[in-house]
Amino acid sequence: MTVMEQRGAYRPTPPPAWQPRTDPAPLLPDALPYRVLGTETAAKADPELLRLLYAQLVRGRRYNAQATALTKQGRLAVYPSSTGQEACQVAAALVLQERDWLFPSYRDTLAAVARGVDPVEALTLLRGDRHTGYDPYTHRVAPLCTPLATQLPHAVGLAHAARLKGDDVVALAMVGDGGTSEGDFHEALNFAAVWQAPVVFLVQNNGFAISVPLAKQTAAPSLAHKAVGYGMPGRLVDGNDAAAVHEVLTDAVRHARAGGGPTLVEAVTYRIDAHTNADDATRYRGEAEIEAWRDHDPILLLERELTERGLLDEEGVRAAREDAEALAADLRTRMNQDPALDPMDLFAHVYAQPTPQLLEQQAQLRAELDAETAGPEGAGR
Ligand SMILES: Cc1ncc(C[n+]2csc(CCOP(=O)(O)OP(=O)(O)O)c2C)c(N)n1
Repeated sequence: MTVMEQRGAYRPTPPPAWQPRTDPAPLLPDALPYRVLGTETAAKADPELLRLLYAQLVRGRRYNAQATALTKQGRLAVYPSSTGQEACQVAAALVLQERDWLFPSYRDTLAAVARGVDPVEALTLLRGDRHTGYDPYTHRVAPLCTPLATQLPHAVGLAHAARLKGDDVVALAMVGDGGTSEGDFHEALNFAAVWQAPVVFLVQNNGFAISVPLAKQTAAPSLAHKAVGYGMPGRLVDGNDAAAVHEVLTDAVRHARAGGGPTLVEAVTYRIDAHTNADDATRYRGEAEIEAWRDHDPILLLERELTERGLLDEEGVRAAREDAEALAADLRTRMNQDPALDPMDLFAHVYAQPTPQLLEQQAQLRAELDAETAGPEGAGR
C-alpha cells in the first residue's frame, strides 16, 4: 500500500518509542540569583559561619593582592586573580568534607588555599617551577587546571569511581563562564547526569573569558539553564553573597552525597582585576562597570550584614585584617627565597611507566646538564 492509499486510515500517533521523560520544571533555576545577605533569610544564617566566611574573605582578598604584587616583582610568572570572586572561592572550599575532592581551575588558587593547601605550594605552577607543586592527595585538591574545563571530566570520573567502590566522596569542580563552551563541559555534565555521579559543578560567571563577554560566549538564558538539557538541577546564585553561595553549594553537596546526582550551580560574580597580570582589561571594559560591581563587593556585603546584626565591631575587623597581613607577610618572605630546583624533576611523576620518548628526552637533558657542569672543554666545544 502506498502512502497515498493509507491516507484515509491515517491517525496521528506519537512515534512508537517516545516516552515522556523527566519533568524539566523542577530542574529549572530561579529567575533571579538567590541571595541571603540583606534579605530576611539572613537572620537564619549561623553567626559563626558568617564570621568564618568574613575572616576567609579578608584573607583571600589580601592573598590575591600579594600574589599580584609578586608578579610585578618577578617572583611569580603569572597570577589569575580572583579578587571580587572570593565568596565563591571560600565557599567552595568550606562546604566540602575532608574526604571530598576539589577540582580547581587556574583561577582557583584561593579555593585550594582555603582548603588547606600551603599558600606557597599553591603558587608553584604559576611560579613556573614544576608540576603541581603540592601533593593532590594531602588535601584532596586536584592540580590547578590550565586547559579549560578538562578538570570537569576528571571530577566526574573520580566521583563515579568512588561511588562504584562504595566510598562516601563528593567531587566539586570549578569552571569559568568561558569554560562552559568547551566540549569537556558537555561530556562531563552528560556523563555525570547519566551515571548520577556525586559531583557539583560550580560555574563562576565573572562576565568575561579574557576579553570575550558572556553575550558573545553563549545564547543560553543563563548558564544554570544548561543543566536542564542534561537532566540535572541548575541553581542560580549571587556569587558575591558568601552566605548564599555557601548555602546553595551545601545543598548541592548534600544532594550528591545522598545519591541524588549532580547539580550545576551558576554563581554570578565579577572579575575586578584583569584576566591575569599579562592582560590589559581597559581594552575591553570600562571603569563604570567595575565601579558598579565594587558596590556589590563580597566583603562589603558581608561586613554590612555582620555589623548591622552586631556580630562584627572595629576590633573584629582589625583582627581579620591583621590575620590577613600575617598571611601576606609569610607569602612575601617565602616567595622571595629561590627554590632549589632540579631540572630532572621534570620527568618525575609524569607516567608510572615512562615512555621510550620520555626516557630518551631524560637522557638527553642529563647529558646536557653533565656537559654544562664539565664546562666548555668537557662539552667538546
Ligand atoms: C582548552 C583551552 N583553550 C583555550 C585556552 C586559553 N584560555 C585561557 S583562559 C581563557 C578564558 C577562560 O575564561 P573563563 O572560562 O570564563 O574563566 P576565567 O578566566 O574568567 O576564570 C582562555 C580562552 C585554554 N587555557 N585552554
